[in-house]
Amino acid sequence: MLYDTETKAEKVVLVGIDTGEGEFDAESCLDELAELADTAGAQVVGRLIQKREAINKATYLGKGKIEELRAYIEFTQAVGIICDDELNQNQIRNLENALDVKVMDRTLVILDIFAKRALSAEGKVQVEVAQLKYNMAHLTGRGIEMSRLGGGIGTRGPGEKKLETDRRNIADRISELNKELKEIEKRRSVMREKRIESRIPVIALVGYTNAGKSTLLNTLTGSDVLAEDKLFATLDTTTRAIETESGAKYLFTDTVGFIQKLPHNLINAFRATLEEVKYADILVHVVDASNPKRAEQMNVVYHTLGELGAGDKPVLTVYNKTDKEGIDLPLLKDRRAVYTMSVSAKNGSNIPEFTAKVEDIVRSFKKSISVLIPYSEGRLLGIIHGSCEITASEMRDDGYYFEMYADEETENRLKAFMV
Ligand SMILES: Nc1nc2c(ncn2[C@@H]2O[C@H](COP(=O)(O)OP(=O)(O)OP(=O)(O)O)[C@@H](O)[C@H]2O)c(=O)[nH]1
Ligand SMILES: [Mg+2]
Repeated sequence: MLYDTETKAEKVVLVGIDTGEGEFDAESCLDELAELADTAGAQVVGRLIQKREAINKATYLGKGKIEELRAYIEFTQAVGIICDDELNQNQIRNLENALDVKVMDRTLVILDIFAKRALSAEGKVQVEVAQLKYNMAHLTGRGIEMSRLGGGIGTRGPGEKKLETDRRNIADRISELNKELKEIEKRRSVMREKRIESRIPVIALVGYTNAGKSTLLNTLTGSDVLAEDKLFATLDTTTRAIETESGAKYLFTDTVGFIQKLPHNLINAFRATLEEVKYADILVHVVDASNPKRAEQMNVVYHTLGELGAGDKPVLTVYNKTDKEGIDLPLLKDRRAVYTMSVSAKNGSNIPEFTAKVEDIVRSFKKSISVLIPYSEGRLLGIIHGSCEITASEMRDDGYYFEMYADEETENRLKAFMV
């Protein structure tokens, strides 16, 4: 086809404010925004940063800078701008009036990427809720009109479905979706209960987007979770079981990556999915050691964990991608973690040591006990095999005898049979 307007990339100019505050400097914020824009299918044709003490409440940029941006847009033939901070309704309206192009922000782009990537029914509902809430709060009459006409970022819901733009219908749609979310949450909590019941240790892989969480899960389990050099390759949590050489079982859960300025709507919408992190026994914090901003990224991860109420979990920090050249050394010990180590998920180096360390940490929360289970209590064997690390066992006249490491809850349940 000669003229395919649907797939033609939107030309955009990135705009940021340098207040000298925040975890990242303005340039690297825009580097990341450029990656986000690219992932969302836009074509970045320029960038502009203004040094200011604070963001202008009415127009984001200062007056003079807006004029400069106007000329720049004309020069680059851009059809839109993406601001690095979440804009309010006024800022969007004023900028649109002054520039006569589509005005977007970081949040809108992240939501768009999430919409493209959502695969599961749950993910789709969560993203659509977040998108609609964003639209309710941000798009005034003109904004909605512009995006409806123009298409592109911010107009597509999950599965390339056109997003509802009629204000009256948006509210209805949100309440409909919220009902679905409640159902999903119920199902999820039943599944979680079952897992807790089985007492198999759950280890959640967390980290900045693109750190290599999915690759690590694949290496550990020989599975094929989608791993890509893209931001937010993973949206749905995937849980896989592995059995170590000593016969202990673990569940590893892969999660959505974190990013600075992760939209609040999105965190809320994904709360059910991210709850998995809260219920994990330990967290493995995967860090891209080759990223020059790794320290800042680590701070963002801890900040987000805190927001999710998972700030007090034991953490094992792994510097990943250590096979790459030109990594800034030293790789500092992470003071917030129980232990820090280096691996390469890609070529498998140090992975056996990693698994051993996970076992170590899980075991450090367990006690060595001996039990004698009468033959009539055979149902307890499931719990023992599932959650305990057995170091010795034999069949005796009066029952099964085990020496093993057990967590507190299992210990309590087996109290009557301890010897
Ligand atoms: N060189 C090298 N590349 C790696 C390593 N681990 C992962 N990668 C690459 O890094 C990119 C991101 O990996 P993913 O596993 O998708 O990262 P993720 O943390 O799951 O990312 P999101 O799901 O987007 O949050 C992919 O291109 C991987 O091939 C590693 O140990 N060495
Ligand atoms: Mg992933």
